[in-house]
Amino acid sequence: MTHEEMTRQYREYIQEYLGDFYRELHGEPQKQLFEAMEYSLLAGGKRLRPVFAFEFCRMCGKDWHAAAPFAAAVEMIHTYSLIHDDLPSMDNDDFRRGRPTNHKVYGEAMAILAGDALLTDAFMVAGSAVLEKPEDMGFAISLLAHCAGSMGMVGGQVLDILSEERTLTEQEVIDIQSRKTGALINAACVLGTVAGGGTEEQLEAAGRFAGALGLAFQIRDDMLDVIGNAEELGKSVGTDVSKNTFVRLYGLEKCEELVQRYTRVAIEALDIFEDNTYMIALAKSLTDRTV
Ligand code: GRG
Repeated sequence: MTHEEMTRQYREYIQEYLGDFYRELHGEPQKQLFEAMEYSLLAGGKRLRPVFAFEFCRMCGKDWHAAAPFAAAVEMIHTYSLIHDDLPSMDNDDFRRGRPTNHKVYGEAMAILAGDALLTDAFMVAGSAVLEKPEDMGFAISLLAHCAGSMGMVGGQVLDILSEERTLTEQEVIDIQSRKTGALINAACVLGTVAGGGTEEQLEAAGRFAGALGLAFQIRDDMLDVIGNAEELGKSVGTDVSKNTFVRLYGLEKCEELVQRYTRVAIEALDIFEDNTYMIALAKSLTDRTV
């Protein structure tokens, strides 16, 4: 199977899995809530986090389908963060994943509730994983909460908001972005490794990969806000001008160099996995992504 076929297979599977999860609930009286949730959840996106979860599971030598509950959970949390981030009280964005943002279609109250429900349901899905070592479930759920909550993504968002009025140091920007973007990527990679029954060394390597890759990914994201195309990205560009981005800190040229550097560090962490060629190719392909 080619790398392109592997990506397509992972993406199609997560799309189906997420769709199936909510399909049977459509008869419920809170139908409008499900519609709002699915509107954003099934709108596509790169599905990068599920791909990471599947691939780390596969690299541990296990059938990658075992990682589906974790892959879905991380994608649901990611989708909730996008819905909430687009709200008028946050970034006040009109477009996401190539369509009007959730609150533009369903109203602010429903968008908040759709995000809340996606976050909460994510833990229901994650808890349905069947693990080789069932005793790992506690660790998995706690890691997911740690990455998503006050010590992870939400904490990073708060630090970002609180720092808007001042120029940050390099270390502060790295710390904020590692939480905001890196934490969920970490959850995807480490939980994929847990689903694959990975060793302590593999878990540590997955975390190291995610830390470096998360930074490379966010730096490229900051660059795309300046050099990207709104239509291709499916969201507005030029919205980060007043924010503490890597581009503001370093300028585009240095950012380009940093993306390469962090990607090399991420790839080095993959040495421990035997069949790592797909993940190496994927990491490299993200360095010059345009979406
Ligand atoms: C509001 C709870 C809350 C959290 C806000 C993660 C976050 C913190 C906000 C989302 C917006 C944002 C710019 C996040 C940075 C992470 C990032 C680069 C998100 C976009 O991820 P992609 O490119 O999106 O993987 P797709 O649509 O492809 O899944």
